[in-house]
Amino acid sequence: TDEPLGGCPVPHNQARALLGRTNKDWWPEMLATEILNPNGPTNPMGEDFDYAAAFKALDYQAVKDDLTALMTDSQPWWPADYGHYGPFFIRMAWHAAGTYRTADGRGGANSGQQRFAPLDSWPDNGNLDKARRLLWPIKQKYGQNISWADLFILAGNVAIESMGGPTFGFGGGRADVYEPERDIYWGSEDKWVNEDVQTRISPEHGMEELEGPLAAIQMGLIYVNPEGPQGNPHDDAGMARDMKETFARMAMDHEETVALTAGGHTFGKCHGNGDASLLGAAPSGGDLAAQGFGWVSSHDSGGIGEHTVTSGLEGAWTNTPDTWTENYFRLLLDYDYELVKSPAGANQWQPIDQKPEDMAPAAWDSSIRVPTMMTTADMALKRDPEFRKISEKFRNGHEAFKDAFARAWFKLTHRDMGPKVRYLGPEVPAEDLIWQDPVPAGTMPSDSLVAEVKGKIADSGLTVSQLVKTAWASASTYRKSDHRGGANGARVALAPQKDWDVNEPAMLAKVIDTLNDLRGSMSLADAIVLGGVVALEKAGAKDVPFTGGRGDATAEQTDCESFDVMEPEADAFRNYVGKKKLAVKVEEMMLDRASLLGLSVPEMTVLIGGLRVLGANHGERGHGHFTKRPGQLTNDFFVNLYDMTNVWKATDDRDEDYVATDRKDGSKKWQATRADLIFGSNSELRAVGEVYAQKGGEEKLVKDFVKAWTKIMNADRFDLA
Ligand code: HEB
Repeated sequence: TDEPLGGCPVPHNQARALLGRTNKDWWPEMLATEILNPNGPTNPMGEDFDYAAAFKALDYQAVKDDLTALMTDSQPWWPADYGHYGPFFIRMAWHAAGTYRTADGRGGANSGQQRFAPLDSWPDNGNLDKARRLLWPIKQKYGQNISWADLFILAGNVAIESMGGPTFGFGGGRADVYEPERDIYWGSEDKWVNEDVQTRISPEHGMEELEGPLAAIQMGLIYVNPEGPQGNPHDDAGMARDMKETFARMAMDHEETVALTAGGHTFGKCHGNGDASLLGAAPSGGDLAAQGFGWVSSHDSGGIGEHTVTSGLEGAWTNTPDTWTENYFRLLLDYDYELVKSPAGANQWQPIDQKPEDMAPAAWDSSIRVPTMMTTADMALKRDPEFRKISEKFRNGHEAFKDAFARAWFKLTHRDMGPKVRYLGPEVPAEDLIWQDPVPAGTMPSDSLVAEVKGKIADSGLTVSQLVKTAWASASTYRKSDHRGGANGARVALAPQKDWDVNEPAMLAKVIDTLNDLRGSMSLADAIVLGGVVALEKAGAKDVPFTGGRGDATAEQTDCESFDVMEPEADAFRNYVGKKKLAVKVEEMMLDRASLLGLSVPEMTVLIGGLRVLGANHGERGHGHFTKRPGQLTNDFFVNLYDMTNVWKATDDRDEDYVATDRKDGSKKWQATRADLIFGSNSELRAVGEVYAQKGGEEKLVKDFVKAWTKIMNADRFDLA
């Protein structure tokens, strides 16, 4: 392209595709197994399998003992550096967890995605296929009692512990999936980081250019380029900027960033003692005979042990790479460093005049001593003034460093598991942590209390529209990606959610005030959901289910900053589009939100059709409100959308606003957004919408709507399981 070096690879002010570059683009030859699962994801365990129950039956200590033994059981096909696999497993666990990003909660360790493309083949995950294969005997032995996803993280913990490092606890409960998650945007570039120097940001525009949910600086990286921005080892400011922003997008502050990086690099080494051009394809593009191994080397030695090439950098950070020590900060801060090239040609930093006792043992022969090294990213912990302060603090207070590392590691590896009630096993820490979005336990309201509050809501003067919008605002923050959000806790009544434009703050405050006045001993969270029940019953649905027992969170239990990122830029269910220009089309945003809510196509379709006629639109927006009997749960949305007397036309040049006129007399009939009309123009959505528009469709709509609605209201009720 003509893009200048340093320009963003993605053209700006242009829509991108929702999913960017996908597995099919990277590996067109990949076996299309998905043709066998048109009805949902592959899962050999079936719907009845209860992973939590299986995990509870696990002999937890036995797994930990086996993992500890594995650490020093070096295999000839992938010998352990220093005779200890610990550092390798820490990197595996960190890369499993480190794909998490706050914006959409996707990525992370909670479903074992590192087993699948594209992650299994990301350049940054080089050789981690071997780490996973080393774990196979343990996975095989304990079978369904421990998932791969849990095993990755537990192996990381045991690795730290077996080298004398600090841990804060472990929660199991990450159920495996059996195919790649297909709903994640990993970027649009058609080149991997090692094929192209282009970064996702530019010096002029800084981090604003790192688009949407992305948290990595280049395609195929977990976070930053270890050799510096675009491989430039001299861009100190850029290196620190990249680290700060990418880790912030992983929910880490600067102190956590320093603690994690320093703690992690207290262990292990980089691998680049050879020629990277001898490496074969990544696992997903690999030979059948390689059986899932990638980066197979054509070096005479097999490219293992001494001749391993992974990142291309070479050497250990400390003189004691298989033990937890204070050496990382000591070596980083006490020595001056000079730029050198690794045997594979990568830029890295080497201590000047290093004392022999500060050199590291060679990974393959402890009788040989070799210089230690730092990556350009490590050097930022010394060179950036903000990072430096933290580094010195940790250097002078080792206990504080230990505690910070242990806590940050726990957060890193558990951040995407959702509320603490989902954690399993004997090592779940008692302490509540703010990033767990704690919600006090609720009490189950009695039938008589429910009946009483129901009656009061019905008589309160609150409209169907207000009650539906409020319940939706409360529950629809849920995202299955990291199990955050949802109606439990009633955080919709707290900052920042109460002030979100999408929630119509003035209207919301009025509804909340009214509910607070009448709810008695029922929690606000329950009253909001019960309000939705009252509204649906007023709208004509019968016997709408209600399950109480939610608790109310306080402002102290709510980390505003971490909720800020959850503010919707658009919500098709309320026909809302914010002021910010969207990177993708409105209907793609709709799909994205529906996917985070865990909805199927029919569920999404029935919810949109129902919400429109109930009057759930943001503000007074009349778009998609295709009914003459507002507030009634009818199939009017679909009936009127498929009425051939309508002629639809865009009324603005951005194709965001549409109007229907009568084909005969030209009179104006309806207004719509893209999120309405897509149910007529897309053949699959139309096929589903027709089911609701046809004979018998109205009853089916009411039934299906109530079911999908209730699913959303209860999406975060892990306490019930
Ligand atoms: Fe790391 C390794 C970079 C963070 C932990 N790292 C590593 C390497 C590199 C890096 C380049 C080498 C690879 C090979 O093999 O070759 N990192 C990096 C960066 C960052 C990081 C750039 C951002 C700043 N890490 C980190 C963290 C952690 C870690 C956070 C945790 C916590 N690493 C690690 C380990 C290792 C590494 C443990 C070693 C491995 C072995 O030994 O095998």
